[in-house]
Amino acid sequence: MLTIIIGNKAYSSWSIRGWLAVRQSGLPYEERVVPMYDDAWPERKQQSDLAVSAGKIPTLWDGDIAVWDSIAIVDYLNDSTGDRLFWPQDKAARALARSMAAEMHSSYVPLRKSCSMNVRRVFTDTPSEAVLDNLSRITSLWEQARTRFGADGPYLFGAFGAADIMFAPVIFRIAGYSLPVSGISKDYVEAMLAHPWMMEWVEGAKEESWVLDQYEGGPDYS
Ligand SMILES: N[C@@H](CCC(=O)N[C@@H](CS)C(=O)NCC(=O)O)C(=O)O
Repeated sequence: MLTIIIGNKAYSSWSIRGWLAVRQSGLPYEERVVPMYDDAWPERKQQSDLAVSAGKIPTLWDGDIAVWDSIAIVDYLNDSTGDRLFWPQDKAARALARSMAAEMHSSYVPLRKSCSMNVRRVFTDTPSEAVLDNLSRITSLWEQARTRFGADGPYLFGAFGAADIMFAPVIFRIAGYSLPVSGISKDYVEAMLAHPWMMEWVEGAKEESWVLDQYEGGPDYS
């Protein structure tokens, strides 16, 4: 049985990736939600189930095997399920999917910093140029994937997979900060927001009582 340790569903952008990856694997799992950044957090993150990842979540346990960092969790679960469910099989599609996932993992600092994920709120402030630049790059990649490889479904490479999992927090940022998207990208955002697991995540966030003021004040476009 897998155990996925995640943070607050309302705010934890990295956690949703690990959680979606577990769902995508279809393997039996137990979910453990730990409230981040409360008074107990400094001590909590040093306990043995999280010390292995230096207190970072998501952290996946498969028996006594620990896996952390969302992209490593995706790849571990891909390997555990026969390399069929996460990455496209076509060589060119797979190359693009992996490149996009890696770029998502290592880039877009202005978007991440200005628009912290908060799936319970909607803000309507006018976005900064830096955020719009990030968005332009992201949507150009989405359009490329959808146009070249997306014929078999509404997701980036047709069927739901690793690339969608990696971009899931961006979907919530676009919705939560009213960021402008159009055409193919708008359709993709709508398909993602209607995905049952994305909706389940939001419902889970609404049921949480934890409120972190640092994520409730709206965007920081300064
Ligand atoms: N690159 C990591 C980032 C993980 C991460 O920074 N997670 C945040 C939660 S969204 C965290 O654990 N923060 C707690 C802390 O740093 O004390 C991943 O992809 O999983």
